[in-house]
Amino acid sequence: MEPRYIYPNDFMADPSAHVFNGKLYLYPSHDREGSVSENDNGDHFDMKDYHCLSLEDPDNGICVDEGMILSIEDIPWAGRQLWDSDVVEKNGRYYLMFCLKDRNDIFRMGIATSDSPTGPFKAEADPIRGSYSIDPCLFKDDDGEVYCYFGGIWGGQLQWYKDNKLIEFPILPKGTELAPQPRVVKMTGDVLQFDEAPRPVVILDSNHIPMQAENLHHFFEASWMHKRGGKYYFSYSTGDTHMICYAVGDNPYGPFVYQGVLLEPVVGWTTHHSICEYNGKWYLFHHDSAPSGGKTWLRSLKVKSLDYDDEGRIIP
Ligand code: FUB
Repeated sequence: MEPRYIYPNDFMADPSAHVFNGKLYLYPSHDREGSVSENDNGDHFDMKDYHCLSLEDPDNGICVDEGMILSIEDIPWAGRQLWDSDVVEKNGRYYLMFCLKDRNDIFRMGIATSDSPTGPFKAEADPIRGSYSIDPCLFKDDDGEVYCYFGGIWGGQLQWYKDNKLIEFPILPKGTELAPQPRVVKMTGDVLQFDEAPRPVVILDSNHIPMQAENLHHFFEASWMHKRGGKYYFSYSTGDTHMICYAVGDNPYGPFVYQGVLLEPVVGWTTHHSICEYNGKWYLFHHDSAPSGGKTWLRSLKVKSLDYDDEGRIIP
């Protein structure tokens, strides 16, 4: 199935797809025309709320807007820029994790909860303790433990952290230096806090050496985790080389061995995705900026099907 647009009604991006109670939901960022021109800091992504969408048939038809589920006005610690989010269900409750700049212009991550996948969600009073950077992905393993994968460089601020501490000078590796590493952390049983210190996610290249910065398939942002056949599939955006790639491991912490490209560059600077099984088929949800004429801050949602070969390799 060729990629096709699934929500022509509005500009949305960064779709996190999940099946809850047999229904397919998308939790995208809600793009809007702001007043700031495009820059490397990402100030032009000036989003202010989230909507939940549902999609009956990913092969046909378009999404239904289930309504606004959280507004920046209802987040007590909000500064600006409501970027990517994700939702997990645990014990019948739904947890929306989002990234947002606080009043010091530092990206933190917060939780909002609801008893319905379509919200409304109520934000906690404070950000998650020890959280930083952007693009949370919440993954519930078969034993019920919830893990968060996160991080993004440049405007996502990950380069300002080492050993989970803010540093004086940013680290943006080059050449044969170790490529930027996303982070993984187990959440507490109530999914409101980190249960441990976040750990770097090690992505090994095809020679099983930690990936170097000059490798075009390096991590940049947009972590996603899915599990199939007992294997853990970590996928991510390469940012300035504009691909979605994936790597496979044997446990939620990794290491993950690089496997290949899932999505070639699309129209627009950013690329961001999620992968979800629905009614026995696998799908990749993503965005591009073609309908807005290439405005990278006005993106549109798309879907394409994914297949696997007998060894569990993804055939994009
Ligand atoms: O939507 C704002 C940012 O753009 C996301 O957080 C990044 O992953 C990129 O898609």
